[in-house]
Amino acid sequence: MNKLLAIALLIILSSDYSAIIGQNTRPRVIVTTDGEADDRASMVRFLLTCNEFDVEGIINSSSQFHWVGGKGWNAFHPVDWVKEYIELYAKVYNNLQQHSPNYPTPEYLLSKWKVGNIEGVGEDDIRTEGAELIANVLLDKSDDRPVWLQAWGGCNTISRALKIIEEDYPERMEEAAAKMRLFLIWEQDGTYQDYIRPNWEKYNIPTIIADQFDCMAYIWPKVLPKEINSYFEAEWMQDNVLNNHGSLCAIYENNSGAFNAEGDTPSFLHSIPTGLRNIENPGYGGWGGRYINVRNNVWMDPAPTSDYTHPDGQISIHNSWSKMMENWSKEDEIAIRTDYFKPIWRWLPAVQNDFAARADWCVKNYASANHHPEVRLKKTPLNIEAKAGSKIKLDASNSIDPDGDKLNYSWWQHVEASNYSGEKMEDFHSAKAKITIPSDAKSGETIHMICEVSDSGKPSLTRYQRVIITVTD
Ligand SMILES: [Ca+2]
Ligand SMILES: [Ca+2]
Repeated sequence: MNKLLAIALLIILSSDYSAIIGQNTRPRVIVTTDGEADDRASMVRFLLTCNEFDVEGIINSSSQFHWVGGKGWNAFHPVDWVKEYIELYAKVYNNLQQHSPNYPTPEYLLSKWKVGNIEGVGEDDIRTEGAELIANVLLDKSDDRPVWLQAWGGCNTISRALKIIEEDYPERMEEAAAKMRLFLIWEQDGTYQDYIRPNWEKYNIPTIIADQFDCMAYIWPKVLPKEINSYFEAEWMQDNVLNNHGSLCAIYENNSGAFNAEGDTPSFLHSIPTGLRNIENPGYGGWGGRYINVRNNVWMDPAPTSDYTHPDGQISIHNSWSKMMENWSKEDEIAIRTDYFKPIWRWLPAVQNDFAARADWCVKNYASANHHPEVRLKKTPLNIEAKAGSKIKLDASNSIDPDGDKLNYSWWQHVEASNYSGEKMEDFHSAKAKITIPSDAKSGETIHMICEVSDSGKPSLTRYQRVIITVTD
């Protein structure tokens, strides 16, 4: 049989060709976690979401908050919790498979679980299995796709991995750095400043250092807008996640039934291919928040005041905007704080419904559960060049829903991501939008239009497509 025919047959015989293609396009991720209660809650959501990623590693690490030998609140949760969670995932794995063939086997996930550097705050001296795994992924010549390294705790295991590369293969540092993407939930130890920056920042590694994640941590009841809170309160959490959703959801750590905290979750929400294209540029904004470029290829939170300079040193609990604003109570202060967290909370109803659907997938068959719509554009490129004053058509009417649900469309301008600063474009509540590029838009300015598609299933699920219009002469 000739080779082309063989490939064609393989495609036809494959029950889910898009799933095969998807395996090559899903983001690769490595989690490093300090095992705090909120990491453990994040891990439940992460495991339910891991059909969206290629999971390359789940690594125990320490932080300024938790390390082996830490006392009281600083105590370190025994590392085996990760194994225990994967074993609970194993109990619902067969059911999850009905909903997405991309869920990795529990055996595969267990093979990717390693203990990293945990013996102290910022300990990056010991060659741990966790650090070796990260180094091996970055040095693997057979796969040059990017890897998002997530620091749910300190950066110390990542730091040790990079030291291994520098010590053993100094000539390959640039090659390893080319694959690296960093998403840090604060800098929860000194290793990013002490070792990673001085030795690796020169390679221009895309790096997000987040503070806005905090609205999904313990302070959520103080800082989220009231209309968002209902998705985190006990009634919603019990009905949609905690009760009758299988053994993995049952272990989800909560606060008397309500959401407790998942401060580290934005680091992997960022890697879900929702259609928001935030993976291309942290300034676009997506489920993991929106960030601005502060130096080289390092991205941090847009500050609430324009006269603020992001610190050159460590960003953590001691100099966090979130912590400074947490107890603000005056109306104008609350407005500023609410705006600061908006890059995350604006998506949270969709994020929570996504969680609820995945919780259903643990216990329901395909016909009884909901699945995401897929936004498909028609004669609408993802990037459009258009002159000021011209009219363009945006069309998402090819969109589909695997359950045959009715779809609700809206096209709206993501103002914060657009650098055109004139009046906001009007919203369209239809699959098609006909927009006029403002006559005062200047060449080179951008207008980001989001097509948001929500289905009529329960819980209602949302996917997007971002279209970026660049104004030309
Ligand atoms: Ca953590
Ligand atoms: Ca659906």
